[in-house]
Amino acid sequence: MTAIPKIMIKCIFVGNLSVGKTSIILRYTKNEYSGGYIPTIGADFTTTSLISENLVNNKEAPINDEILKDLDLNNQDLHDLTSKFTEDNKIYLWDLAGQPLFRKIRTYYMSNALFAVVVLDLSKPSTFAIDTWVNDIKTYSPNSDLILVGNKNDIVDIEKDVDLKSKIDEIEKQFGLKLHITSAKTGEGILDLFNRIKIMLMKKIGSTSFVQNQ
Ligand SMILES: Nc1nc2c(ncn2[C@@H]2O[C@H](COP(=O)(O)OP(=O)(O)O)[C@@H](O)[C@H]2O)c(=O)[nH]1
Ligand SMILES: [Mg+2]
Repeated sequence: MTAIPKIMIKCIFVGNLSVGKTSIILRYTKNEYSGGYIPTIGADFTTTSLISENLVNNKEAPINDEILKDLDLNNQDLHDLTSKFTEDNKIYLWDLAGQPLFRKIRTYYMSNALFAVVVLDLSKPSTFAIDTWVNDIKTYSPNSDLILVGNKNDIVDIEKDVDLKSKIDEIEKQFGLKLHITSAKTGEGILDLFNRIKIMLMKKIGSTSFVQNQ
């Protein structure tokens, strides 16, 4: 079996102030939610294991079939993939303070990420302008995978809001990616989001070409 290189698995969360980056991380790692703004000082990180029980046996909280389909994996593939990793393989979830950053700090924060989660607030159209974030990720972390997240789904109604729906279509077309819908408040889409991130990371890190390049 190919050994998994000992690398720092860095996953960054970016997006405008108050879109819910810290809340998404807290909901997943601690199953907590606070109605108030959670100040983040500088850049903070939390760790989570790359594999978790539900990913290994795929029983208690089965993985959404859509995720496996999108990533072109069946249950056996998933089993083979997760067996390459141990609880010691940690993901570092980097949570950025929303304030405008000095370029130097931003470069440091954004560099060498293997994964980037770009979050926008579904109830606030101004946060849909994510071009700068995406461009910065491509510049500083060219090896990074990307997921776009539309958070705060509990306060909008995508099906009924024609305007919002067309904005989502636009952004999906522009970046060629599906917007992953979440609510840190209700927990909707949060487990799916992290399952998807972890499986994408395992696929990438477990691939022969990745191992050879380390
Ligand atoms: N209604 C609703 N509010 C949310 C959600 N996620 C975060 N918030 C609120 O939005 C504000 C900013 O959240 P925070 O996580 O601090 O945003 P950050 O600046 O991106 O880290 C806080 O008042 C949160 O309680 C959500 O899914 N739904
Ligand atoms: Mg924050």
